[in-house]
This record gives sequence, C-alpha cells and structure tokens, in this order.
Amino acid sequence: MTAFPEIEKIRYEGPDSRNPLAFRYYNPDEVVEGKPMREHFRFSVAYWHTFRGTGSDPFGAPTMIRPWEGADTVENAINRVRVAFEFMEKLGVEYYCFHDRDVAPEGKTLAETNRNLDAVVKVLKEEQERTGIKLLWGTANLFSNPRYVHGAATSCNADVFAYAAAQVKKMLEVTHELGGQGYVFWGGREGYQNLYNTDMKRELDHLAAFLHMAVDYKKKIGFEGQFYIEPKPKEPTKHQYDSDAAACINFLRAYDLTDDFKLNIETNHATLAGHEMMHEIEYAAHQGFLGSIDANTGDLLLGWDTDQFPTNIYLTTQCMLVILKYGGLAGGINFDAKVRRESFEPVDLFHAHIGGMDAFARGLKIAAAIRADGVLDQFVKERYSSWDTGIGAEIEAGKHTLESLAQYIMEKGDIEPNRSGRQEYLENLINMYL
Ligand code: XLS
Ligand code: NI
Ligand code: NI
Repeated sequence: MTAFPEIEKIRYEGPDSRNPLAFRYYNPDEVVEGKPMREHFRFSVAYWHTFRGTGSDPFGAPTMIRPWEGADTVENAINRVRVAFEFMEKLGVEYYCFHDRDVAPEGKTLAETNRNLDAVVKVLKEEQERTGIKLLWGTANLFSNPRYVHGAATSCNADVFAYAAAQVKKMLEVTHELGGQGYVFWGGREGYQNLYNTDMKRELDHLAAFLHMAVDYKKKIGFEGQFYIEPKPKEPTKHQYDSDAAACINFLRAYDLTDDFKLNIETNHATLAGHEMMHEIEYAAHQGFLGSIDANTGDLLLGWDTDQFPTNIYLTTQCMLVILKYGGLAGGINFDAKVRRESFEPVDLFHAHIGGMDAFARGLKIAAAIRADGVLDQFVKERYSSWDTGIGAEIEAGKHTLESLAQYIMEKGDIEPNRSGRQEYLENLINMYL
C-alpha cells in the first residue's frame, strides 16, 4: 500500500533542474562551513499541519483531499503513521515533531486516551526504527480541548492545571520512549483576554511551578532532551505570556529556570510580536538561549499566524547569517507550516516542503558566501572601532565613572559626527550575493 503512488524519492538535481519534484539547492551531503547541509538544518515535518491539517477555516469546511483518512479511530491513526513515514522518507526529511493529540484520538477518560496514545506510539517507534527518522521534539496539546478554555498551567481552575500536568507527564514519557531530542512548551492559551478577571502574578507563578515540575520529572525519568519555550505574543489569547524572546528569557530568569530551557523561535510569531525573525534569533542567541526554529512565514497583508511555508530568500539568508554566527542550531528546523486551503492535493505537501528546504539551502549558501568574504563583519567591526582603543576600551574595561567621562569630554571639547551607517550600501551588498 502506498499513499503517494506517483511520487518517487525526491532527489537533488541542481539549480538547472526544472523538475518541480526535485531539490535544486538542498543537497543533504554538500558541506558548507565544514558541515553537511543535513546537519545544519535537521529539517522536521510538523505532524499537526501536514497530517492533521484539514483546510477548514472559520468560513468553510475542510478542503484537503487525503484518501488515507477515515474515522477518528486508533486504527486510522496507526494507518496515518505509515502514511506520514512514507511521506517523510520520500521527502528525505530526517525528523518530525508532534503533539500528543495529533497522533492518537482522545478517549472518554485520560486512562483511555493514554492507552490510545500508547498503541500509536508503538507504531511510531517501529517506523522510526525502520526508516531512521527521528523525533526532533514532542509536545502536549494543552489548548484544543474545551477544558483548556482559560488556559492550562495558567488556568483559574486548579483541576485544569492538574489535568495538564498529567498530560505533560505522559507526553514526557512518550517523548523519552521515542528518543526525542527535545520537548516544546508552547503555551497555547497561557495568557489572557482581559485583566478585569485575571490575576496575572498568580498565573505566572503557576506557569513557573508547572515548568519546575516538568524539569523535576524529566530528571526523574532520565530524559535528556532539551526543553524549549516557544514565544508568541498573541493568538489565541490577546496577551500570551511568552510574548517574545526577551519576555521568555526574563521569565526564565525570574523563576530560576535558565538551566533547563532554551527557545524554539518561530518566524510568524516574531512577526506578530513586531520583530523580524533575525531579531528574535539574534536576541535569543546572544543571551545563550537559541535552541530550535519553527520555520514558516506570515503574510504581512493578513497580519495573522498564517503559517505559510518560507520561500523568501532574504528571510532564510537572514536566519542563516545569525545561526551561522552563533555556531549553528542545537535543535533543528521544523516546518511549522501548512499548505493553503486551496492547495488541497497530496502532492502540494511535497511542493511546500521542497520549497522550504530549498529556500533554506539557498539562504545557507548565500550566508556562507557573505561570511567567507567577511565584508559585513568587517563593516560592523569598523563601525564599533572607537570601542577597541582609547576611551572606548577603557569604558568597556570598567575604568570610568560619570565624573571621569564628564571631565574627559570637557577637556576634549566638541566631538566629531560619527561615520555613516550605510544601510543602502549594505542592502545593495547583500543583493550582490543573491
Ligand atoms: C502555534 C505554535 C504551535 C507550536 C507547538 O502557533 O506554533 O504549533 O509550535 O505547539
Ligand atoms: Ni510553532
Ligand atoms: Ni505558530
């Protein structure tokens, strides 16, 4: 049985190929900056979008044609696992990510739900062993079920907190069992709509307590994967607590969680926060919290978390410039992205992922070329050269006070206007490499 009978394994054919079902830039074994592309990226397929996305929207019914789908049963869930692995094998992606509820249906009780999950996890494990495809990270869906209407760890209802804890306990065990390399906490409804009914301080304290429990349990069961928080400023709530990289890092520091967490940065979430992706990666990285990437892109005209596949070469070049600067990703690049509602045929799933992988491969090569020439680095170095000697070096070395600097300036008199920032020149320079 095959779900994609017309599709052969996707191969690298080089930039001149006109075959839409081939890579033109992603060549897994090609070495860039001393590392094969496959290791730079560790591309991952998001189970929820690619295998559970239906194409429904607030105005209309599902549109996706998925001949392998049937009733929401364990049997069908197991069949879907085989389809998913056939897809990933043909695509040549080596990782995937999933929420507990993506892979198996909920039962009437948590015990039944856990049994359903176990039955599917058994098959996930078999397929991982058969194909060598690995789990980049697991996560628990703490937002879809109506019980999470007020959030999970930040719910006003203590029983809901407890239910979420039970769910995370199970999903940590599952992720461990599958050899997952990480575990993501995206606070689906950890935030609020209205402060009139919200005790923010108490909710944040609860969220921290919840994460501390997860750290304790992780250690107890010997799970060594990396924990990640995924920032997002809004949607579904108006104010999500983990709003951007800076807010997450502040939270981790305030609640003594820095040893156990890094960030999983998502492009569309950066946009919603009013930042460029490059900004979010840079911010997380220089503070020591860069972990993994959820790759996608938004549509600036729509202004929502549309989760489109990234095809913009400027975007991927900017991501790779910062990622290379900080020595690469510990995690990987997960396509948290979905095909458009109008792209409803199975083959569209291939086009979408191929495009994203090729865009990142090009971004990597362009970024590596820019770095090899060193012009950007040189420009930045010179721009800050006043800090390398004299008064700048003394200030950086902590040798000055407001008084000593006032005296320095009094003696010096007026100062020279600084050099031009040359933004346009630099933008033109980047274009030379595209
Ligand atoms: C939603 C998030 C979600 C997380 C995993 O916007 O991106 O998909 O990545 O829960
Ligand atoms: Ni995400
Ligand atoms: Ni998202």
